[in-house]
Amino acid sequence: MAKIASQHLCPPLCFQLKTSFLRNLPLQWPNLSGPGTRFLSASSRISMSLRAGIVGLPNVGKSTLFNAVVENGKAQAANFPFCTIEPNVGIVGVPDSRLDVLGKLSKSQRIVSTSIEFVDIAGLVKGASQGEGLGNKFLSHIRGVDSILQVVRCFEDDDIVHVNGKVNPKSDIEVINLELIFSDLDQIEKRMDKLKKGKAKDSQSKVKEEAEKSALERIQQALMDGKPARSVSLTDYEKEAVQHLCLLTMKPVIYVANVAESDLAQPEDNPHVKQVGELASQLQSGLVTVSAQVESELTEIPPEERNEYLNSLGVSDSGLGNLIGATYQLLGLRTYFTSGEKETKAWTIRAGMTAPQAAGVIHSDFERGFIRAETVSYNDFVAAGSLAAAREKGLLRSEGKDYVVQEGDVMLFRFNV
Ligand SMILES: Nc1nc2c(ncn2[C@@H]2O[C@H](COP(=O)(O)OP(=O)(O)OP(=O)(O)O)[C@@H](O)[C@H]2O)c(=O)[nH]1
Ligand SMILES: [Mg+2]
Repeated sequence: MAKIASQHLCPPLCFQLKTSFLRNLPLQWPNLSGPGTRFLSASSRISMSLRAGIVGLPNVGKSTLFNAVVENGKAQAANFPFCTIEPNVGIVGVPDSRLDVLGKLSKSQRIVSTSIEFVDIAGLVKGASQGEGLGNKFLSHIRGVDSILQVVRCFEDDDIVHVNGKVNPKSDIEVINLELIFSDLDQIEKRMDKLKKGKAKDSQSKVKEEAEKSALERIQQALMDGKPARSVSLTDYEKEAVQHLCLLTMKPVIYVANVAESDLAQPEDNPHVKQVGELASQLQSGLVTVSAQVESELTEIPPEERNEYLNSLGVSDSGLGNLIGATYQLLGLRTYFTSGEKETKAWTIRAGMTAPQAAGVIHSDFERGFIRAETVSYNDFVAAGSLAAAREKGLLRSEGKDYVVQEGDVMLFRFNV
């Protein structure tokens, strides 16, 4: 018998998370202007857990940013290099104002946002991949992330030690990118040695190993020319063959320019930020401007006073949404919703996913036994006022297995297992 699956299977524990505000420059994400509080799903089932690793030189503000972003972040922030020894991991809910609207219309008992995980590691220095500083131990902690946030110091402060003596974003970015390249070269070298020795068991594995070898040779060449692995064009098959290596330079990067509070209102006037922006666009990467210091201060003042503080600095909007939005945009992610009396929940999928694949993010049974998806766009749902009203008005579409889920779709899956 067909079943209706509009609800999340495991009842998630929800708890509130304070907002922190970060400021974004060129990347826009219209739907992520979160309110003062939002919810974090602490259930074991997270809709497609998205992970971002924070890298940068020592003392550039990584842990300050991490702490500001993750309320319960355990990272320490102190004015000496390498104060982060073990990686810190924190999960925050993705703010999305559409959730509240849907939740109210559906009279949902709870609202559950989708989440993003941040990993804060120790600062990298020149030679980190060769064991300098705290070494490549830390690079292994971020091999599993989906994207890299590279924090670049753009604030001048004589009291805060710069590991290379002075603030110089171009050279700082080069040091970090080179370390990531060295680390990948090391991985590839080890893998190539294995591939040379290894004897594939069957012809299928042999074909795959050949594809991997050919891809790795090209990636190796690019890295030796100082270019990231993601600049090499690979077939889908080759991509799959090298995926297990989790190459760092294959991951998309967002440069996070950390500016002084006095630069928050007009960050583009800061020549360091300009330099980071130019490099980011040359490297086809994103740019987000924040003041880690301000974000950190914001978490310490009552929510009702935050707007006033932000206004006094010449800014008004929430930046965490923008930082997360930039990550979403960079990774080509989309959000769809399930909404009912029990709960309204946001789910993260990759652009281009079909209805059964999107259903599979909730539970593999939904994908396996997918029959169809009753679908209505967010705007139509809001205009009609409810799923039932949308159905009456003929706004609810019955979509089949080839339907490509659109941003903001509200979905009700019918499945049979
Ligand atoms: N003036 C100013 N100081 C900052 C800013 N961001 C961070 N700091 C200070 O810089 C120092 C180092 O900050 P952390 O966040 O610990 O730096 P980190 O990048 O995590 O450093 P490691 O963990 O050692 O790699 C602390 O004293 C912070 O208060 C900023 O935007 N402005
Ligand atoms: Mg740190």
